[in-house]
Amino acid sequence: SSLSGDVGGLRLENPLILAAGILGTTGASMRRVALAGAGAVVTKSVGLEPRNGHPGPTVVRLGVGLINAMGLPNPSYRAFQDEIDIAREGGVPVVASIFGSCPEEFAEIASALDVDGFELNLSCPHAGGYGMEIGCDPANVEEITRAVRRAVNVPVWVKLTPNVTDIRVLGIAAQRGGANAVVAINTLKAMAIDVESGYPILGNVIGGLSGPAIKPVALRCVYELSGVLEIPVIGVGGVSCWQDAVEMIMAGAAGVQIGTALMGGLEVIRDITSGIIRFLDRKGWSLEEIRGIARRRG
Ligand code: RRO
Repeated sequence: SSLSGDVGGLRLENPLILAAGILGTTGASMRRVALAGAGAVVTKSVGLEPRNGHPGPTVVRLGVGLINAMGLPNPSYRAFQDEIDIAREGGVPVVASIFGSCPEEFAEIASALDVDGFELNLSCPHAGGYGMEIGCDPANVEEITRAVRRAVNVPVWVKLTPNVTDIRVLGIAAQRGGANAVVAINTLKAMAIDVESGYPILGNVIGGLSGPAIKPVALRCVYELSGVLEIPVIGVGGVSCWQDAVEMIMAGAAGVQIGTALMGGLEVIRDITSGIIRFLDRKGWSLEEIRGIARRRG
């Protein structure tokens, strides 16, 4: 059974993709993930100016996942082309995650980077004017997507927030703007409190929840989006084993991203791809045959 195919305008050897944020800060770490078997890698989000991020603690580990409030730390896009070039030595497509505050800013950053694709981060849950504050408004989503679509000649993916009443409205806006795919979901707004002191644990108080806890939410979002969109949906959120990835594909995902699960080691990438292949062989199914099958079996 073959896992190769087109995912959001990129030809991938397999549909498992490094999610933005985790291991995407340096070219060396992205190259490592590529060599560990990922079909593509997405960078940590970069913006116009360098940022240190939020004060610490920036991460809380929970049994069900992880809450982060990194605060978009990045060296600015101007210092990032070298990392992209090193990541490309891994031999798979490199997608740059970018953030900004307006269409012009997004277009400026995208125009300046030489990369295989872009993922527009319209969904950081605690970015104060950069993330979901702009990405919750469908008109903004459409305008930003269109601005980048006009500025570059590589695939443009749009990463959506789950922190809304109806994510389908955002997906439709991205599609109208000319997106090649939508990516769902970014992290779910969350917090944690230290009961001994009574203090919120994160320096920023509020952060974004990732990991196993959000997988059912991500699955529901992928299912809803793929039910209304013509463009592909890339599923992300709490995928940590091959069954999780198969569920995403059965909900309609053309690609599956993996982030938090990589903290347990990069072997999970090949565990998942080989698990999918064994599953398809056992069932006598192809990847295309199971994509969206959950809808047909509603
Ligand atoms: O840097 C972050 O704090 C961050 C970002 Br940009 C994002 O998109 N999602 C997230 O959970 N954290």
